[in-house]
Amino acid sequence: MKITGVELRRIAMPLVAPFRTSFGTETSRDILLVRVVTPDAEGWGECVAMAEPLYSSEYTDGAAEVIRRFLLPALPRNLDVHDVGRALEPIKGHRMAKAALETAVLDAQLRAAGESFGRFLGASRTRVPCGVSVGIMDSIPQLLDAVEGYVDEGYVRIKLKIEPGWDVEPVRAVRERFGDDLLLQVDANAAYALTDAPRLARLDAFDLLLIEQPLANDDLVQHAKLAQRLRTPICLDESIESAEHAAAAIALGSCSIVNIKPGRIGGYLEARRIHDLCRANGIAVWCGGMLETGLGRAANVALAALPGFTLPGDTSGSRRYYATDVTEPFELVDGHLEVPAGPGLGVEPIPAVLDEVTTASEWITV
Ligand code: OSB
Ligand code: MG
Repeated sequence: MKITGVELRRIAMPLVAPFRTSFGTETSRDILLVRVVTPDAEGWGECVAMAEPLYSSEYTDGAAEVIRRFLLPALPRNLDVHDVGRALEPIKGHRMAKAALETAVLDAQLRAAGESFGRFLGASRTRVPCGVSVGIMDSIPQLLDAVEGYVDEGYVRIKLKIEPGWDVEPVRAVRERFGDDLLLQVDANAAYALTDAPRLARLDAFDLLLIEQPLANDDLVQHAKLAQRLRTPICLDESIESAEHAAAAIALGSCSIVNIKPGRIGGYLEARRIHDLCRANGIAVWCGGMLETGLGRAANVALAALPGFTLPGDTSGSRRYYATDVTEPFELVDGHLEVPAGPGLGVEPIPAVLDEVTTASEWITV
């Protein structure tokens, strides 16, 4: 496949409600979209980097810069998607930027071949069960209202964002209100230290599915120590940036569950490798999210349909995030999203909507 050129498009997507985590509050997403054009087809990749480097070191402007300055010049003129990772390997890090570019190449290649992401990745289901990630709120009544709304919409699993000062009480309140059958988990986004182990152990009383990323991004050793002190299973998100990290975490006993976010780890091919590795080691995985539009969501839903994804993902319906999505909206049916079956991502940006939200566009001839 030969790439003619690449468009770097920036879109501004206001969220339906502010989303607060331990690292900050988002009210709108500033998203980089990569469009790869070939003579036969074009493909889209949504970069999950956020406007500021608070979740990880990547950020939107930096991703655009590294793509235009280093990644595109490193791509061979004629390529297959399997060549992309190897060609980009000399450039360190920047996995979200690499993932966006590789995903756009993969989408173009699959559209040209008439094959869907789900089929290419090895999906074993036609629909996936959906969870929802609920941000930190100003009060417990406000949180209970939000959770009630999501439960009524059919979400099969609730994830509460936590931080020191917003942990045991909100979890207890949600458990008491919605009962023991609710699938419930928490995500700390690295807000705690190992010295908080006694506090985190108080969450053991609430039968959580998992606690996601309690400690620092780069601390597999302390996560292993914490795992010895909690009954709640530890799931890693930020700490796992590659299959090698996943292998190290498994060997150290740092986690028993992995959140797979293709952007964080450099793309869908690496996501599949981590899925395979975890499955062979008896480690459950689920598909995380980064508040994607329908473009990124389509690929995530396809990935979440692989057989090792045994826990519901953060693959929520479009309207949990955006009043108007850039694609036809993903809508929950009976707590599930359908895996797109059309070629490539199986969804298209709606031109008028895309133009409306576009803030900048740059064409790069390759
Ligand atoms: O840690 O999983 C996270 C959103 C942005 C950055 C990090 C995270 C999240 C979420 C939301 O929890 C997941 C989603 O619904 O897309
Ligand atoms: Mg997380």
